Amino acid sequence: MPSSPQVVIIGAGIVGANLADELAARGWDRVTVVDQGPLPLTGGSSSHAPGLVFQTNASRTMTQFARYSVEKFSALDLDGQWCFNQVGGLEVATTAERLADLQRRHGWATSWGIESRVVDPDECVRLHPLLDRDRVLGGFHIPSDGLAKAPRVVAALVRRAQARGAVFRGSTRVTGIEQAGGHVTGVRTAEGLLPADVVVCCAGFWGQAVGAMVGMPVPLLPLAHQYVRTGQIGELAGRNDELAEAGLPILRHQDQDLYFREHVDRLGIGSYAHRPMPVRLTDLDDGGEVTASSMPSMLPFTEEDFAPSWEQSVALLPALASAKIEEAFNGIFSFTPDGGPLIGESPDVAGFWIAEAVWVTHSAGVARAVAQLLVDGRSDLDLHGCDVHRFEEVQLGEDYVSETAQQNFVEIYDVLHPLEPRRSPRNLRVSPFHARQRELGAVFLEAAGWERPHWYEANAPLVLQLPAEWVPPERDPWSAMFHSPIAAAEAWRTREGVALYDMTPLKRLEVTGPGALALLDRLTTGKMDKSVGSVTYTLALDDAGGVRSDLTVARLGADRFQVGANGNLDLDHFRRHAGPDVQVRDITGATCCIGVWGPLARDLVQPLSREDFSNEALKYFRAMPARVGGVPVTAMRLSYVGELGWELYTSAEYGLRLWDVLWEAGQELGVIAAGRAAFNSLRLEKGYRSWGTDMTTEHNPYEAGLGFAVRLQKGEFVGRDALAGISAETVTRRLACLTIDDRRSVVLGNEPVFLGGRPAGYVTSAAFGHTIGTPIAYAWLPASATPDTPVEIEYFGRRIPATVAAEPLVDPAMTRIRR
Ligand code: FAD
Ligand code: THG
Repeated sequence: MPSSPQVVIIGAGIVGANLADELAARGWDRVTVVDQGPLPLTGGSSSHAPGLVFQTNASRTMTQFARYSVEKFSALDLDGQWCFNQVGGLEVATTAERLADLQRRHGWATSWGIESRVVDPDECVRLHPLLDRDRVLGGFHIPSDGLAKAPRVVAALVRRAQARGAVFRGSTRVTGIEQAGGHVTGVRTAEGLLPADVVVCCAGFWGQAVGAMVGMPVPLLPLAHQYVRTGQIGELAGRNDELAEAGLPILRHQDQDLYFREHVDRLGIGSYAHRPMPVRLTDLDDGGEVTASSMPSMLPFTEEDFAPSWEQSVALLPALASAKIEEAFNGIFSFTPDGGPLIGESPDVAGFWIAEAVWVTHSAGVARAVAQLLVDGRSDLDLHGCDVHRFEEVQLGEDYVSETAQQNFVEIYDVLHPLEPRRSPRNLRVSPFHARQRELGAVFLEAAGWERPHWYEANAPLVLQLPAEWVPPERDPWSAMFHSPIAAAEAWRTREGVALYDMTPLKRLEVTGPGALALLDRLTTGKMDKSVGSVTYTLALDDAGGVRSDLTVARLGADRFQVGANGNLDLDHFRRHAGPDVQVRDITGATCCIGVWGPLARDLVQPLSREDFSNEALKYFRAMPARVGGVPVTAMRLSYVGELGWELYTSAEYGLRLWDVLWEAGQELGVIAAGRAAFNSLRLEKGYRSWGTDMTTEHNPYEAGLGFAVRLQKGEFVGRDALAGISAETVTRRLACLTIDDRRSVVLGNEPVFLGGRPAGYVTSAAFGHTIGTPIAYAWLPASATPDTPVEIEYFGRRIPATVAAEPLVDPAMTRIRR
C-alpha cells in the first residue's frame, strides 16, 4: 500500500522546487516535478531573479511567508555555497511623504515580529556608502532582509527532495490534464502520461495556459520588468569576493520605483518606473535552449524605457556616473488584480491545485502553506488574501485582470492609503439605489467590485447641527484622508433618529433543498434546526477550530435558508461541501438590501406596512415576509450598527421603489442615508467583529470573543473536536477592545501595540467612536491584557497611550436593539 498520494507538480521554479521539498519533508514520497525547460535552470522567472528579499508587507501573511523563506534559505547551501546572504535591507526616503511612510512600514514590521528601525541620513550612508547623503531624508533598515540566490536555492531543494524520493523531469512539457468523475487522474506530457491523484500547477506566469486545461480562470498577467547590471564600479572594487557577491544592504528607492543590489563589484538595478509591458505567452520561445542570458522569461532590453531610471540611479548613487550598463533585459513575471498570490484548488476538478504569482521572497512560505493544505487540509496561516477564489466573477474577466494588474505594476512602490480605492475600472456593480445615492452626493469607495457610499455630502449641513459632545476632533492628515466629519453626523442621526444603509454588497447565499439543513448544521457552530423565521448568528470553522467565517443564517422555509456571508470564499466553501440534495446559489446581485436603523426605525417602517413590526410580533433575530409600501420584502430584525431596525431584502427590480418609499415617508422623521464610515464606527462601538480583519482561521472563537456563537451541545460539526478543552478562560491571546486615552488620535489598522514597553500585538480594526467621543481600536493581545491595562499604539513613530476596555462600549444591556 503506497503511503502517500501520487503528486505531479508542474514547474520546477522556486515555487515548484520548494513545494516538492515541503511535501517530501512531510513524508510524501511519490512526488514528480515536471518542467518544460531543462533542469535545474528551467528558463522561468526564478532562473534570472536577482532575489532581493524585503520581508515587510502590509499583509501579515505575506510577511510571515517571507520570514519563513529567510529562515529556510538561510539554513540551506549548495556544496558549501550560500543560498541566502543576509546583507540586510535598506529603504530610503527622498520625500517627506516617503519618510513618513517608512515609519508606517516600520510599524508593520514591528506588528509582524520583524526587527527593524528607522534611521537618519548619516546612518543610511554608513549602511550604504554609495548613497548621496544630501538626497536622502532617512531610511528604514531591516537587518534580517537579504539576497536569495534563486537558481541555487532551486538546485539545493531539488537535491534534497530527490534524496527523499521526489523525481524531477526536465524538458517535459505538460499539454493536458486528465480527469475522471470530477477528479484529476493525471498529467499529459509530450513524453507520455503521468498518473496523479494530486496535481499542483506552479507554472509561474504560464499559469493561465495550464489553468485553461481544466477550465480554471487564473487571474494573473505576465508583465515585463527591467533589470540591468552595470560594469565595474570603482567604489565597489575589493569590497566583495566572488563567493559572497554582496555585502551592502539591498536597497530600495521607492520614490523613483528602483531597487539595487551588488554583484561583486557591479550593481544590479531593477526598475518599475517604465510603462507596463504586458506579455503574450504565444510570443515567447519556450522550446529553445536555456542559458543564463537567454531564456523564455527574458525579453530583449528596451533601452529608452530605462533612460529616466538610469538618471535617477546616478542621482542617488553618484558613483554610477562613470559606470555603464553592461547587461540588461526585460524579465517576465506575474501580476494579479490585488497584488496577492493565487493559491487554491479548482472548484470543478478535485485534486487540481495552483500556486502562482509568487515572488522568490514568499516562495518558501507559500510552498509550506500549500503543503499544509495538501497534507493537513489547512494551513496555520490565514490564506484568505491568497485564495484564488477570493475574486468575484466580474473580477476574473481578462480585461479586468489586465487593467488592474497593470495598475498594480505602476503603483507597486506608491504610498497607498488603506482606504484608497482603485480609480478604474469602477461602477462594475451598483445597487438599485445608486441613482439616489449619487443625487445625495455619495462618496463611493470600491469593494469586491461594488460601489459603496462612505458618506453623503448631502449630510454636510448636519455637521453644523452636531451637539457639542458629538463634534469630532480634528484628524491628522493621514487619518483624515478618505474620511469626512460628515460620518460623525451620520452616526449621530443613526443613534438618535433613523438612517438608511445600503447593505446590498453583503454577500448573500440561498441554500435550498432537502439537504440544506444538514449541510448548514455540519458547516456551522450554531443550532440550525429552529423554527421558520429564525435568524442565527453563527460561525463556520475549519477542522482545527479556526474561524473561516461568521454568518447570519435565516430560516425562510423548511428547506430554504438565506445566509449573510463575508465573501466569495464562503460561496466556494459551501459549494464544495454541498451534496446533490442541496443547491447553493449566490443571490447577491439579484437582490438588494436596505438597513433601516435607529430609534425612529419603527416609526418609519410600521406605517408603511400592514404586517406587525412590533417588538412582540417580530423579535430580535427573527425574520418575516412583509410588504413595505407595497414592496414585497423579507424583514430581518438584526443590526450590525446596534440599533433598533431591520434589514429589508427585496429583489433588485423593487429596490429603487423601496428606497423611494422609505425616503419619502422618512422626511418628517428626518431620515438620512448613511455610509460605511459611520457604519464601521458604530459596529466597533458595539463590538461586532469583521471577519478577515479582526479574526481569521488563525483564531479560535474563544480568542476572538465569539464563544457565545458556539453550541458544543448541538452535536457533530466541523471544528467541534478541536475546541475540546478550550474556553474563554484558557486562551492565551484575545481580541481586545482599546480606547485611546487622548480621545483624539485615530489609528487605522495594522499598527503595533506595546504592552509594558514591548511589542505584544497589533491593531485589527479602528475607528473614531462618535457616540462615546473616543477613538477605538481592536487589537490582538496576550490574554493578560485585561480591562484597564495600559498599552501603547505606535502610529508613524509616535507612541499613543491607550487602555484595554470592557466591551461593548455602547449599549451592553442591548436596550437600544431590543425595544
Ligand atoms: P518560474 O520560475 O517561472 O517557474 C515556473 C516553471 O513552470 C518554469 O520553469 C516553466 O518552464 C514551467 N512551466 C510552465 N508551463 C509549463 C508546462 N506547460 N509544462 C511544464 N512546465 C511548465 N522576486 C523576488 O522575490 N525578489 C526579486 O528581487 C525579484 N526580482 C525580479 C526581477 C525580475 C527582472 C523578474 C522578472 C522577476 C523578479 N522577481 C523577484 C519575481 C520572481 O522572479 C518570480 O515571482 C518567481 O521567480 C516566480 O517563481 P515560480 O516558481 O512561480 O515561476
Ligand atoms: N448582516 C447579515 N449577515 C451578515 C452581516 C450582517 N453576515 C456577515 C457579517 N455581517 C456577520 N457579522 C455579524 C456580526 C455581528 C452580528 C451580526 C452579524 C450581530 N451580533 C449579535 C451580538 O453579538 O450581539 C448576535 C446576537 C445573537 O447571537 O443573538 O448582530 O451585517 N444579514
